[in-house]
Amino acid sequence: MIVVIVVVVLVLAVGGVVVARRRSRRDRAPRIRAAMPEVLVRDVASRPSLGDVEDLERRLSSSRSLFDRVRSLSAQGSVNEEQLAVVEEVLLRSDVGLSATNEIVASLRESGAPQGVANSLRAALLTSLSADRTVRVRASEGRVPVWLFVGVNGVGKTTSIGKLAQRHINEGRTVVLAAGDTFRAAAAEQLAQWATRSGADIVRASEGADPGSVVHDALGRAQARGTDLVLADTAGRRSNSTNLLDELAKIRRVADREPGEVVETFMVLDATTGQNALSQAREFLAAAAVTGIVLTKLDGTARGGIVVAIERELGIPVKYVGVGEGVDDLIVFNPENFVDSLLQA
Ligand SMILES: Nc1nc2c(ncn2[C@@H]2O[C@H](COP(=O)(O)OP(=O)(O)OP(=O)(O)O)[C@@H](O)[C@H]2O)c(=O)[nH]1
Ligand SMILES: [Mg+2]
Repeated sequence: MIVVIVVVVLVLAVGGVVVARRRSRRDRAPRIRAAMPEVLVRDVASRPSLGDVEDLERRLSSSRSLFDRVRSLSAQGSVNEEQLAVVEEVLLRSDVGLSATNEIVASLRESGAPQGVANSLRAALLTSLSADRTVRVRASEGRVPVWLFVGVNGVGKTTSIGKLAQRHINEGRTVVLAAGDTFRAAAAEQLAQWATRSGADIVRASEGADPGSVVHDALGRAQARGTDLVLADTAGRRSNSTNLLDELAKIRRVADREPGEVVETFMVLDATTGQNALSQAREFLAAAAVTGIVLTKLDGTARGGIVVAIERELGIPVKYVGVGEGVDDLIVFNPENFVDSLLQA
């Protein structure tokens, strides 16, 4: 009898501790949220090693190798014309673009690069990459924040959404994915796999359905469930490009109408397409009011200088970069780490 009483008392005590812990965790959650500013401060990489200089040097090895000749230039004395010619050639070959290259070379010539060519080039590149990269995850009171993803087919929209869904969920947000690419059935299927993997909710419709209504339904679901963020996928192709842009403008209007509010529109660009990515982007800019670039496939045969060209030519900040196909392989773009991965000896 005594044994039974002891066991019952023990079970009740342990249960009490567990409930109290859960309660205190629940009590803490709203306080953490209330402390978050209206516009999210800088996003942070969830794993410190991912995206640090050594990690980037490995992943961006094809871009880094283009800068081999600059890294090997002497760090002594002021820069000479022969060295400037090397810098010019390297920048052009790495897709920095003609106008940024001319400007950077002129600034090195003027300063004489007293701290060495690589150091001065580092400073010049960082000056070109000084955009504000804040990402917004909060909408106005009572509205559902939406991140809209646009871009031509195959650039990595769906994959980037999947990776970002995982990132937001790791950071404690709830996410609904809107399968707005109804052009082909496989698109919704691909997004559904990312939803399962990350634990995100998904709203999808059959092939050929109106993408606007998918986004509308996703907003309804998010509002009903108090979801933190909707990530909306879109098709990369239609029968012709005019229709695609019209359709994107329409999706955007739906996503930005109550209860939704588009807080970020990401143009996804494939870094391996180099200067072509720029002309693609220009077509989309007007239709979609882009607030940030997701630059994918920087790990492949890309020439990293395209980041500079994109920011300079388009005036839109690169906010995330894709450095592989895995779920963790999308990192917050950090200019210092990026430039160091190209120029650090
Ligand atoms: N190496 C590498 N591959 C990537 C990266 N991002 C995407 N990919 C690959 O690029 C391919 C196309 O990606 P998707 O996400 O399907 O592209 P999409 O823009 O949604 O294409 P559509 O739906 O046809 O418009 C896939 O094989 C991805 O795994 C990246 O950062 N690095
Ligand atoms: Mg897709």
